[in-house]
Amino acid sequence: MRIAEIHIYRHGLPVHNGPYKMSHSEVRFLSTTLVKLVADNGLVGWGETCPVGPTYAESHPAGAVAALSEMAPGLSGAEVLPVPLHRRMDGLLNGHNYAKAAIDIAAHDLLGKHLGVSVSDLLGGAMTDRVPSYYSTIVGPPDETARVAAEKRAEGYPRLQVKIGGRPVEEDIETIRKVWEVTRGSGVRLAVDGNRSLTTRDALRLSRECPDVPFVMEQPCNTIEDLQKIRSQVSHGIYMDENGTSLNTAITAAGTGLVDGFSMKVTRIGGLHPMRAFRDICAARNLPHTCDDSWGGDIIAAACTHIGATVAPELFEGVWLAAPHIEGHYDQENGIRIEGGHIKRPQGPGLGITPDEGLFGTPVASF
Ligand code: 0XW
Ligand code: MG
Repeated sequence: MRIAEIHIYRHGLPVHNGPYKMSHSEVRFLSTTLVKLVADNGLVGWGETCPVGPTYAESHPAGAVAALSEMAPGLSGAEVLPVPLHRRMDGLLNGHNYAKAAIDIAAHDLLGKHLGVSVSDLLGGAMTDRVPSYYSTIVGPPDETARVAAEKRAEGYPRLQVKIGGRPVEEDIETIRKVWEVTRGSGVRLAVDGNRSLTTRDALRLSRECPDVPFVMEQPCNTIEDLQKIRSQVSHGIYMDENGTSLNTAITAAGTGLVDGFSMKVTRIGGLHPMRAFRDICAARNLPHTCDDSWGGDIIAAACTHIGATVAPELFEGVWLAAPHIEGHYDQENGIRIEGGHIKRPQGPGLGITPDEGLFGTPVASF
């Protein structure tokens, strides 16, 4: 099965009940990029990549379209198999993992449909049909964050991520303590995500003033050097998120003992094929991790859920979805939903969803 046509679409995703506020940014409207691959046998596969604004990662929707348009002519006639496809993409464009990921996801969708198996089976096999999710609060007043945390705990989320940063560290510490008041004893696991914003001084203080609260510190500071600096001085586990820009970085972080786990994004690492290798490296080093993306609709949500379903349950920190912040679905019937803090693994071949492509209008580019 070979690639016959590539179509690229852009689609607007207003942030429902927004803004979504992180330490460095507030986002109200996001632009997602969709890829439709048509194979020479007529089968169709879908991929998606959606940066959460211009300052979260080194990615941009216009950059995704440019990178995909650069590669697309050279992908015509390529075999729809992950290994040769990634070699071909790397020969056409250096880097730009987040754009390559959209092709990679569409190829997995196509391959699954061709073979009559789900993407999770292609990735080694699902461990569960009820995939745990986690809820991420936004940076907000301590009492409001604690209220949301209590609500999400009651809904059945097994894990919460508390966003902090971009304000006095005292307010972050107060937020963590208030969230702990409403989650203590519930079994809900906690991550505190600084989204790169803390100085090492404030990261150390935050850890020292909450010695009794069992959270992991997710990407507290901006650089790998900052993480190295605080590593031996904090008693809390450290997870890498934004700094994990490739399989190579993740291998070094895991191999040098820099981190205790990861929050990993499927598009940042380049798609499901490298994500599968990442999953196996984490399993070999007994490192917990999430399987997320930064934003996006049902296509990226299905991709994250399929890879998430294949992770060893004891190491799995959940799939984060943008679904609670998006109105509507690409696939009304089988769109990916969170119920009781968990996601039903999509059934059917490939990603298991069929987007209503009428929603996306005319392609911005076709090859
Ligand atoms: C919570 N997320 C998965 C959603 C936003 O993209 C940020 C991200 C994170 O963990 O940093
Ligand atoms: Mg994070």
